[in-house]
Amino acid sequence: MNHCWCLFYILVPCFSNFTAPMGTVLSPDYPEGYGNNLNCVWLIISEPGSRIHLAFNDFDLEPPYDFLTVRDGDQSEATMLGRFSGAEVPSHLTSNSNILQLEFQADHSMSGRGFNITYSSEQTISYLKIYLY
Ligand SMILES: *[C@@H]1O[C@H](CO)[C@@H](O)[C@H](O)[C@H]1NC(C)=O
Ligand SMILES: [Ca+2]
Repeated sequence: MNHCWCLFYILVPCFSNFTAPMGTVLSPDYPEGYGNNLNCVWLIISEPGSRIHLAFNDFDLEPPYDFLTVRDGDQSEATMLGRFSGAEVPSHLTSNSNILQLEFQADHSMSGRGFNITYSSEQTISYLKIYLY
Protein backbone atom coordinates (compact mmCIF):
# COMPACT_ATOMS: atom_id res chain seq x y z
CA MET A 1 0.00 0.00 0.00
CA ASN A 2 1.21 3.48 -0.83
CA HIS A 3 1.20 5.70 2.23
CA CYS A 4 -0.08 8.91 0.74
CA TRP A 5 -1.44 10.24 4.04
CA CYS A 6 1.84 12.08 4.46
CA LEU A 7 0.80 14.48 1.71
CA PHE A 8 -2.00 15.95 3.74
CA TYR A 9 -1.07 19.08 5.62
CA ILE A 10 -2.47 18.83 9.07
CA LEU A 11 -2.72 22.27 10.60
CA VAL A 12 -1.90 22.38 14.27
CA PRO A 13 -4.28 24.83 15.87
CA CYS A 14 -3.17 27.05 18.70
CA PHE A 15 -5.44 29.61 20.28
CA SER A 16 -5.30 31.69 23.36
CA ASN A 17 -6.62 34.89 24.80
CA PHE A 18 -4.62 37.46 26.72
CA THR A 19 -6.59 39.62 29.12
CA ALA A 20 -3.89 40.93 31.46
CA PRO A 21 -3.12 44.65 30.93
CA MET A 22 0.33 43.74 29.67
CA GLY A 23 2.08 40.60 28.58
CA THR A 24 4.23 38.81 26.07
CA VAL A 25 3.16 36.83 23.02
CA LEU A 26 5.73 34.28 21.91
CA SER A 27 5.63 32.04 18.87
CA PRO A 28 5.50 28.33 19.78
CA ASP A 29 8.83 27.18 21.28
CA TYR A 30 10.41 30.61 20.84
CA PRO A 31 13.34 31.07 20.20
CA GLU A 32 13.97 27.50 19.11
CA GLY A 33 11.87 27.68 15.93
CA TYR A 34 8.12 27.26 15.72
CA GLY A 35 7.81 24.18 13.54
CA ASN A 36 5.46 23.58 10.64
CA ASN A 37 1.79 23.58 9.68
CA LEU A 38 0.60 26.16 12.17
CA ASN A 39 -2.43 28.34 12.28
CA CYS A 40 -2.43 30.20 15.57
CA VAL A 41 -4.82 32.92 16.65
CA TRP A 42 -4.17 34.98 19.74
CA LEU A 43 -6.60 37.61 20.95
CA ILE A 44 -5.46 40.42 23.20
CA ILE A 45 -8.50 41.85 24.94
CA SER A 46 -8.22 45.02 26.97
CA GLU A 47 -10.78 47.16 28.79
CA PRO A 48 -13.42 48.85 26.61
CA GLY A 49 -12.21 52.34 25.77
CA SER A 50 -8.56 51.37 25.79
CA ARG A 51 -6.11 50.64 23.02
CA ILE A 52 -3.38 48.07 22.74
CA HIS A 53 0.20 48.85 21.93
CA LEU A 54 2.47 46.18 20.40
CA ALA A 55 6.25 46.26 20.58
CA PHE A 56 8.16 43.70 18.54
CA ASN A 57 11.23 42.63 20.51
CA ASP A 58 12.32 39.96 18.08
CA PHE A 59 10.97 38.74 14.77
CA ASP A 60 12.20 36.08 12.37
CA LEU A 61 9.79 34.16 10.13
CA GLU A 62 10.49 32.26 6.93
CA PRO A 63 9.48 34.65 4.12
CA PRO A 64 7.05 34.65 2.48
CA TYR A 65 5.46 31.38 3.58
CA ASP A 66 5.23 32.02 7.30
CA PHE A 67 3.64 35.26 8.36
CA LEU A 68 1.90 37.10 11.13
CA THR A 69 -1.27 39.09 10.47
CA VAL A 70 -2.39 41.72 12.96
CA ARG A 71 -6.04 42.75 12.91
CA ASP A 72 -7.96 45.39 14.80
CA GLY A 73 -10.82 43.47 16.43
CA ASP A 74 -11.80 39.85 16.91
CA GLN A 75 -13.49 39.10 13.58
CA SER A 76 -11.64 37.24 10.84
CA GLU A 77 -12.50 40.08 8.44
CA ALA A 78 -11.47 42.84 10.88
CA THR A 79 -9.27 45.63 9.51
CA MET A 80 -5.73 44.47 8.93
CA LEU A 81 -3.11 46.61 10.68
CA GLY A 82 -0.20 44.74 9.17
CA ARG A 83 1.11 41.50 7.77
CA PHE A 84 4.70 40.65 8.57
CA SER A 85 7.25 38.06 7.47
CA GLY A 86 11.02 37.79 7.20
CA ALA A 87 13.65 38.97 9.62
CA GLU A 88 12.97 42.69 9.69
CA VAL A 89 11.60 43.59 13.10
CA PRO A 90 8.33 45.50 12.52
CA SER A 91 7.92 48.87 14.13
CA HIS A 92 5.50 49.14 17.02
CA LEU A 93 1.82 49.54 16.36
CA THR A 94 -1.31 50.51 18.23
CA SER A 95 -4.88 49.30 17.83
CA ASN A 96 -7.90 51.54 17.32
CA SER A 97 -10.14 49.24 19.33
CA ASN A 98 -9.70 47.31 22.56
CA ILE A 99 -9.09 43.98 20.84
CA LEU A 100 -6.12 42.93 18.77
CA GLN A 101 -5.99 39.69 16.85
CA LEU A 102 -2.67 38.07 15.99
CA GLU A 103 -2.87 35.29 13.44
CA PHE A 104 0.26 33.29 12.77
CA GLN A 105 0.50 30.91 9.84
CA ALA A 106 3.40 28.62 9.04
CA ASP A 107 3.64 26.32 6.04
CA HIS A 108 4.86 22.74 5.81
CA SER A 109 8.62 23.30 5.95
CA MET A 110 11.36 25.57 7.31
CA SER A 111 11.13 27.70 10.38
CA GLY A 112 12.72 30.89 11.62
CA ARG A 113 13.41 31.79 15.23
CA GLY A 114 9.88 33.11 15.67
CA PHE A 115 8.74 36.21 17.49
CA ASN A 116 8.65 37.85 20.86
CA ILE A 117 6.06 40.62 21.11
CA THR A 118 5.15 42.54 24.21
CA TYR A 119 1.82 44.31 24.48
CA SER A 120 0.44 46.87 26.83
CA SER A 121 -2.94 48.50 26.98
CA GLU A 122 -3.62 52.13 27.67
CA GLN A 123 -6.79 53.97 28.47
CA THR A 124 -7.44 56.33 25.58
CA ILE A 125 -6.57 59.40 27.68
CA SER A 126 -3.12 58.18 28.62
CA TYR A 127 -2.70 56.85 25.10
CA LEU A 128 -3.22 60.38 23.78
CA LYS A 129 -0.67 61.74 26.23
CA ILE A 130 1.89 59.23 25.07
CA TYR A 131 1.01 59.81 21.46
CA LEU A 132 1.44 63.58 21.73
CA TYR A 133 4.65 63.18 23.67
C1 LIG B 1 11.15 38.77 25.04
O1 LIG B 1 11.70 40.08 24.91
C2 LIG B 1 11.81 40.79 26.13
C3 LIG B 1 12.28 42.21 25.82
O2 LIG B 1 13.44 42.19 25.05
C4 LIG B 1 12.80 40.04 27.03
O3 LIG B 1 12.89 40.73 28.26
C5 LIG B 1 12.27 38.63 27.27
O4 LIG B 1 13.20 37.91 28.04
C6 LIG B 1 12.04 37.92 25.94
N1 LIG B 1 11.42 36.63 26.18
C7 LIG B 1 11.98 35.50 25.76
C8 LIG B 1 11.26 34.25 26.09
O5 LIG B 1 13.03 35.48 25.14
CA1 LIG C 1 7.79 27.59 7.08
